[in-house]
Amino acid sequence: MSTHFIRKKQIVEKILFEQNRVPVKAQGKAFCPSNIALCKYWGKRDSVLNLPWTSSLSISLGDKGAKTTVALNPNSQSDEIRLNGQWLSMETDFSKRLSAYLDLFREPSGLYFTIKTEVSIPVAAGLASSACGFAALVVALADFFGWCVSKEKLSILARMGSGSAARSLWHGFVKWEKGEDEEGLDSFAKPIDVAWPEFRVGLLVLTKAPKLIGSTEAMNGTVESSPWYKHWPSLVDNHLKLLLSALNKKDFEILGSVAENNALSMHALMQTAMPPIVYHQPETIALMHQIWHLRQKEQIPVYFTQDAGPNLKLLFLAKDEKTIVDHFPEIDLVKPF
Ligand code: 2P0
Repeated sequence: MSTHFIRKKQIVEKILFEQNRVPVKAQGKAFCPSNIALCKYWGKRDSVLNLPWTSSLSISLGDKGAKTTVALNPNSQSDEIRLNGQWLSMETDFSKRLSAYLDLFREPSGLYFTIKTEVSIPVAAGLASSACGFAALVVALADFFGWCVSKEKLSILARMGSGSAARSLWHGFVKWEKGEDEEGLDSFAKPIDVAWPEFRVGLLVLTKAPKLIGSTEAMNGTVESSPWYKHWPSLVDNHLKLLLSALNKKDFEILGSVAENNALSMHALMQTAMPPIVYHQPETIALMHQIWHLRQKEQIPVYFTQDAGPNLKLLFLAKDEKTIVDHFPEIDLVKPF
């Protein structure tokens, strides 16, 4: 057993202390939404437990996410995984990552699982499918085993699968507290009590060019080598204060401009890593100019955010939905509330 596995397992045992470790039903089920960060998680203080250097804040994507079932795979000494109707080879990196995560939950009876997941977000959009995927897996496991633990504790378990999964346990706006504890028992997400039915997110797939570097490697590279990373935590503190205040006041222009600045700042940081990490494609920059033009010349309050990929996600309000769809007919519209 690796030391990494032992560290994670100790935390799982603390969280599931006195919980059922044998299934209470034939199948566990869950749906969890995908989420887009308005203030990004970029950098781990502990890359085994996915503990972040900063807190982060996201909006969940309503009915776009992962629907997962968990059952036993009784006749086999391995897990089996079906993603969007297709059985996966257990030799892919994705299957190995999932199976390694499931190792945390096999004891004491040596169980193997059949996992079926339907993901309702365009995978090509570089959207956080690992976030909704790990969150739905944990909630489905909780249903399967009948665990009586809080969603905050499930958020800790999901975070050990993928950092951003900590935020996918809830709908609406969600804040993931970075915490201080070495084991990360205080590093979990919580919902923000603000409903904003007019809030819209638009997903735009600009290019299907393959991602050159995964987000885990990219954030580790940024932390290790960007001379500017030391400024990121204080910038995030400031952005989080502004975003929370904007949410309380429903001030969309502040919310949008801070979220956009946060995404641009994250990309600026990674561009100063050595070697540099650049997710922009020419289409990304062209779309940024189009959005700034709409905002400055046509007074449409539309903002963007960008994750570890070339595509942009637009932020706007219901009153501008028609204008945005007219400008971007291919947009995938999300109503988070
Ligand atoms: C976020 N991203 O806050 C940031 C912004 C991408 C850009 O969290 O290594 O899949 O599994 O913890 O959560 C994507 O990274 O990384 C991400 P791991 P994760 O949404």
